[in-house]
Amino acid sequence: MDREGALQTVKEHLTDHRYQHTIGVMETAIVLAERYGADVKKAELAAIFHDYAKFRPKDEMKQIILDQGMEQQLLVFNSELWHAPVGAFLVEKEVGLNDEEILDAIRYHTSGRVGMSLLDKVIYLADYIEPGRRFPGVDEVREFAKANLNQALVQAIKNSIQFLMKKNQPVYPDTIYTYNDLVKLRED
Ligand code: DGI
Ligand code: FE
Ligand code: FE
Repeated sequence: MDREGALQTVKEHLTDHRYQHTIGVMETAIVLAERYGADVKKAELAAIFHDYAKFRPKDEMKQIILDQGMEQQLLVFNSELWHAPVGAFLVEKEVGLNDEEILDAIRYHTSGRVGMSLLDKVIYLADYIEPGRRFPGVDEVREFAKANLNQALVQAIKNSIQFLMKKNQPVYPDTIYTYNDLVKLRED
C-alpha cells in the first residue's frame, strides 16, 4: 500500500485535527526510522494507521475486546487505551494490512510493551513528539530523540505516568512494565 492510498483510507476515520496529528506522526516516524535504522516504509504505514480506531464507538471497541480474546483488563482502565489494540485488529480486518510488525506497533502505541521492537519504539515516540504536541516536557524528549532512542522513550513514558498520577488516574500495568523494562535496558 502506498502513502497516498493509506492516507486517503485513514482520513475517512479521523477528524481534521486527528488527521493533522497523523501526518505529524508519519513525518516524525520517518525521520526516527532513518535515524535509528528501522524499516522506513513500515514506520510510515504504522504511523498512518496508528490512530485508525480512535473514534470508534466505545461499545464497538468493547465488543471487539471481548470477542477477540484481548486483554480483558483493558476494560476496567481508561477507554482511551482501547483504540490501540482495537486499531491493530481493524486495520488488519478492514484495510487488509497484515504485516505483524506494523500491527504490533499500532497495538502497543499507547501502552508500550515489555520487549518493544525498534518499530514499536519509533511509533510510540513519534506519537509523543510530533510537531503538534504540546505536553509539558516534550521539548526535552525531542532533544533526547536526536541522539538516544531509549532515553527519549523512557522520558516520554515517565512524563505520561506522572501526568496520569497528577490527575489521580490509574496507570495501566503494561505502561509500568514498559517503563521498568526500558529502565533495566538502560542499566545493562
Ligand atoms: O491517541 P493519541 O492521543 O495520539 O495518544 P495515545 O494513543 O498515547 O493515547 C493517549 C491517551 O491514553 C491519553 O488520554 C492518556 C491515555 N493513557 C495512556 N497511557 C495510559 C492512559 N490511560 C491510563 N489510564 N493508563 C495508562 O497507562
Ligand atoms: Fe493513539
Ligand atoms: Fe496518536
